[in-house]
Amino acid sequence: MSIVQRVLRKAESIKDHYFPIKEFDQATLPWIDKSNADIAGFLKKNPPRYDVPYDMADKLRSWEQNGYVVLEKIIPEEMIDNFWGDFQKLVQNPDKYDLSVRIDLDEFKPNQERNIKEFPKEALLGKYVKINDFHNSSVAGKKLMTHPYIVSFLEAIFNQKIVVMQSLVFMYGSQQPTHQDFPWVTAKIPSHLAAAWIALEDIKIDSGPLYYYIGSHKMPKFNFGSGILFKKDSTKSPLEFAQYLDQTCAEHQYPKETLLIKKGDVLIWHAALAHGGSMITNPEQTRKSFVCHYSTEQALPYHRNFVTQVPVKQDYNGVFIYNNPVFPQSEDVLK
Ligand SMILES: O=C(O)CCC(=O)C(=O)O
Repeated sequence: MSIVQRVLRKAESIKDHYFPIKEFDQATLPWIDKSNADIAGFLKKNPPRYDVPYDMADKLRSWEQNGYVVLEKIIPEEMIDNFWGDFQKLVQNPDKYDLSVRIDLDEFKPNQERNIKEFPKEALLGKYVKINDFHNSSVAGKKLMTHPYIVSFLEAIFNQKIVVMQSLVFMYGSQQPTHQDFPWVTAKIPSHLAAAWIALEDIKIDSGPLYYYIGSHKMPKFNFGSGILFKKDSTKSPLEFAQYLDQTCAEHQYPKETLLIKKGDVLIWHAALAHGGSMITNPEQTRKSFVCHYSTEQALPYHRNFVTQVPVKQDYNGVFIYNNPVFPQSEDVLK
């Protein structure tokens, strides 16, 4: 990265500190989030690159109104089984791999995020575990997260080159309080963010399924005391954020929906859709899922944690995936 680019980057972060953003910037807002988005006109000019098995116009209308879509039966079983096979290799032999894992249990405080081999193996198979960026190790993961039918939808909503931002694998429900993603998973342009929740098994009601508030992507944004993004100098907590979202969704009467999709179905949700993980009512019941966050190349032209480094990238189905500079030895070890 050139000195000029570094200086510009530094200037951006100073501006952000003194003039925190209070809303998504209209100038860079995805076309579909602008008022009176012309879906038919857009599709006429920009037909999907792949022949998708769903009605794109219908899905885009639903996205605009509701802030999410479910793409049913789009992932072949074999792709999921290959990925889960890789995941089993990882958790059965964690000593052989390097990647970051977070386990939100008190016993692991103050370092709840560590290299996988620094956690006891049994803990990796339990609850409150988030396996970060496993796609960097697994080629099957890269193929799954860039399945053409997912990519087609992301390209339609952003009308730009898509990049992978991060991924998480869950074996059990997360039980996470209500949140929106953009304050945490932040690119240069916070509105250039969407997530896919890929069901790796049929999801059961007692597993602590994901829930979301339909239409909540249009609600007024929360101010953390540092603008709409969560930062070190935020004066409001994640819990206050959750309370604001639950209360505002109730006031606006956004219906709350529980995600009971089947293996191979995919939910895609908007950066500002309020969602969370319900309580697990059957501790034995797994809820296997692969959660992938995406942005655009314009908003994230580098690995999210290494903004001053020129990224090493791979192209899968027209989507850029950045190699993880922390663990270069792990890139594509499972293929
Ligand atoms: O799957 C879940 O329960 C939570 C996932 C989630 O909220 C996220 O990654 O933003």
